[in-house]
Order: sequence, then structure tokens, then C-alpha cells
Amino acid sequence: MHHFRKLAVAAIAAIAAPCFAAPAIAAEYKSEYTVSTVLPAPFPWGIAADKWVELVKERSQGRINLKIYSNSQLVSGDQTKEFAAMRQGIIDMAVGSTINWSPQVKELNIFSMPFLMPDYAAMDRITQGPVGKELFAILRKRGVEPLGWAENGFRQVTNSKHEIHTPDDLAGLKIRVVGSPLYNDIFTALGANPTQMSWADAKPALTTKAVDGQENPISVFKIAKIATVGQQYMTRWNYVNDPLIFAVNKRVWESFTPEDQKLLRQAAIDAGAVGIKASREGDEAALKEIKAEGVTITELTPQEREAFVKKTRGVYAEWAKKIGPDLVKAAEQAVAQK
Ligand code: X2X
Repeated sequence: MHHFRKLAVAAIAAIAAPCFAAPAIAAEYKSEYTVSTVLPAPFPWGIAADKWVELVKERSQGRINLKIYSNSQLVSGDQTKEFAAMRQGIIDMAVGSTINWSPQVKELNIFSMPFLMPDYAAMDRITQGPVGKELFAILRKRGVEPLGWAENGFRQVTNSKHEIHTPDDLAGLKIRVVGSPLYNDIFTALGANPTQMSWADAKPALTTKAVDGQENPISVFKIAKIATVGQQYMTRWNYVNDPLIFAVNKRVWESFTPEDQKLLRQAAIDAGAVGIKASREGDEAALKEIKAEGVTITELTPQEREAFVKKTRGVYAEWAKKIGPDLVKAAEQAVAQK
């Protein structure tokens, strides 16, 4: 009986198909789409990416399958090549950090402008307001379709030597920094000795003491067990926050029906919200845990923080020109709004 009904449905569908516009059947979809990320679950980054995969599968009744490739493995560990690979179609999709894409999309350096964003609310006014819109329009022009935001988190500097209260405390410290040259400039201006390397190389470099310090969100520090490689001092200076963007290669995007494009976008927005919550709550929880593990957390007085701001104003002014003065002004206005 059941078998017969299935056959009957199939027969009716076969007859009916040519008469209707059947969008879900019309497009040639891949059996699986590659999604590049750096940090897997339980990092908030991986939580956001996994949620996207899950929601897309569920809402498309299994028609659209995304597969996560973490640790930048699709670009041989070089996270700064992720954007180019996605644009070229070597990678179908990515949930990527604005830092890692900024070597190709200089405007994304806006989030790495030192001490621009004081808190989460300011960050949200940037991503959810005119600046976020403008950044998405820029990405669209560069060959990828951006869908939504997630978050790595406010980045804190850590080291193995001593507490950092003043720029002088950073003098001569070898600090592993991420892919954007802006980070080299910030740490150079502060008197440190920055060295750019991939995440894949960072922990080994900390372990062998090839570098003295690094900077990453609290939740990343905790989950990657950075305290166990001798990073005993963290200064909570909230100098930048590192948002993540869900995006799809343009040709891949155009192969989806409008209904499925809507589905992919809404799933990214919903997964992003889950990831942002995990990042923000994760930072708070992780802070308590790393304190219990014996890491010294240095909180700066407003005056102490101001000394770091002052030392990086030159870098800020120089990079405002590179990013685009109008975009930087719009971001500053969003911060000031309240
Ligand atoms: O490399 C890093 O520090 C990381 C994992 O935070 C990014 O990909 C930006």
C-alpha cells in the first residue's frame, strides 16, 4: 500500500513537472558545498558555522548540504588566502574573520582600528548600521555574496613575561600577530616586536618560546589552552573586536534559486546570532576559568588605557586614509551615537 502510494506520487510528479515552474528541481546543485573556517567548535566561531550547516540542512529538507573544513585546511593553513580562494571558487563558502580577509579587502580593517569600538553595543551599531551595509556592498563588488555576521570577540594581549600596564611593558616583547599589516603597525608603535604568522603556527611558536606573546579573544585563549604554553599574563584592553562574516562565492550564489538564497541568508543570520551569544557569554565564563588556572588578568584604569590609545593615534590616522576617511568617519559616528 505504502509502496503503491509512493509510485503514484512519483508518477504524478513526473507528469506534472513540465507544467510547473519547479524552482527546487530546476537548479543544478552540488551534492555538497565546501565551507572554510579557522576555529572549529567548541570555539564560538565553529559553533556559528556548525549551526549554519544544521539550519540549512533542516530548512531545505536535506537538499542543500554544507560541509565545514576548519583550521584553514582548504588554503593549506594560510587563513589570509581564504578570501581569494572563495572569490576564485576554489572554496564555495566561508565563515571568515574580517582580519583574515582584510589583506584583500582593505575596508575590513575598520574593525582592527585600535580602540575604535569601546563595547559590544558600539560594535553592533557598526555591523548592523550603514557601515555594515557599505562593507557588504564592497564584498559583493569583489565577487562574494555576504549573508550575515558572527563574532570571534574582543582581542586581548597576553604574554609569558610580566603584566602589561603601560606601553613600556610591551617594549621589546616578541608578539605573534595576525595577517593584516595594521597589526604590525600597532605593535610596532607600542614598542613591541611583532611577527606575523598563521594560527596553525602560533601555538607551536608560543610553546617553543619563539615568541613571548599573542593576542586573541578570551574564549579562544581558554579553549585553545594557551595558558598551558606559558602565557600567564593577560591585559584586558579590548583594543579591537574581530567579527566574522558568512559569505558565498558569487557564481555559487547565483546557482541557487531566490527561495534558496533567502533560506541560506536567513540561516546565516540565525546561526550568527547563536555564535555571537556563544562568543560574548563564552568570554565571560572563560575569564573566570582562566583566572582559576592562575592567569593574571590585568584590568587597565582609564588613564592607563589612554596611554595605549595615544601611542596608536598615528597608526589610526594613517590607516584611516587607507581604509577610506568617509567609512572611518561613519564608523566613528556609529560609535558616538548611543
Ligand atoms: O589567527 C587568529 O588569531 C584567529 C584564530 O583569531 C583568527 O583567525 C583571526
